[in-house]
Amino acid sequence: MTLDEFVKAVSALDTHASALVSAATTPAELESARNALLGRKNGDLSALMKSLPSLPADDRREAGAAVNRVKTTIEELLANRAGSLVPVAPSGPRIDLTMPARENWKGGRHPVTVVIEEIESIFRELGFTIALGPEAETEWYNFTSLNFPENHPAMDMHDTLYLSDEVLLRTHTSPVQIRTMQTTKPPIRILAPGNVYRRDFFDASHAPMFSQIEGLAVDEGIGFVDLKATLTHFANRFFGGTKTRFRPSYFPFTEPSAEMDVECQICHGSGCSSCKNTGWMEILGSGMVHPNVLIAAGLDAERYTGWAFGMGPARIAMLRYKLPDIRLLYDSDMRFLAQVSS
Ligand code: 2U9
Repeated sequence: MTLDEFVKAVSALDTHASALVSAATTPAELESARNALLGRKNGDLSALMKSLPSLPADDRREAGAAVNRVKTTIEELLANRAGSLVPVAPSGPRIDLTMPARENWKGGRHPVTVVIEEIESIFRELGFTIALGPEAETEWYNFTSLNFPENHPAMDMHDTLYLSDEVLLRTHTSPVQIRTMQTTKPPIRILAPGNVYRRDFFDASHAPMFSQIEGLAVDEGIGFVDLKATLTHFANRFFGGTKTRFRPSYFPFTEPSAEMDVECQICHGSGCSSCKNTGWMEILGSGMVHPNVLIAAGLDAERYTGWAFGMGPARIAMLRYKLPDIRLLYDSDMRFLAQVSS
């Protein structure tokens, strides 16, 4: 090779290098351009260097200097291009990586749902099944069949939400039990959970719609002792071992009737403001099904007896979670729900 040819090759490499380097648009492409140009083994520059010895001895000095210049040029080209490929900050909103992370809300079951499911599972273990029915009912299923006397104040427009002259929103889930007795031959053991409606003011202890769970057992030869034993077992399971007591009460649909108390879950009996210093909290109403109710539902009241109970899961959730105001359960306030839901 002559010096002239060598200098032309150097200049061709210069042109080629500048095209190759400016064509690289990512750091990876630039790295492969560097290899192609300056790689020790197969790079264009080392190929030129290898041809140096084939030049006449007098020309090698000048040729060597030309190679060194092109090498410096290529290195500068690579360094400049690398600088322009450094990622630039994206336009648009800037992210402050030192900000604390946003709270990650975890979903959970509503406290009233938790209570309903727990009550259902305790009674399921005892052989009860779940029964459901319509929320819009007739006066007969909601009141008359349940031994409410004509013109009972509960039937008043002030207490019950009427959808029409004949149809109302059920005020308890008891119509479900009437419907079950009409279609099922005893023995019957059912739990009737559902929403019920009252024309109440929405204050700290009342809501116009609330959930209720009622239960009914009908069989030959069952009595008050079965009611007491079953409901006492339930209270012990639900509250994890608790004192209980029954107080006489009155409902049109049961006779005799009784309310069940558990020891105050706040003060455990010593007396506090939550239990109005009685040491007890009422959790349910109950009683032996009135024979008139069995007869209205088409059962033989000489052959069968029944016992029933009713409770409000929202009230029980308030006892369990020690809530001062029932509206906490309906406001869907995440700060509250995050503390009690599971
Ligand atoms: C039939 C026969 C009898 C269900 C009963 C209660 C007593 C009771 C209230 C508790 C608080 C309703 O949720 S609450 O507002 N219920 O005290 N319920 S006995 O008796 C029945 C039901 C159906 C056929």
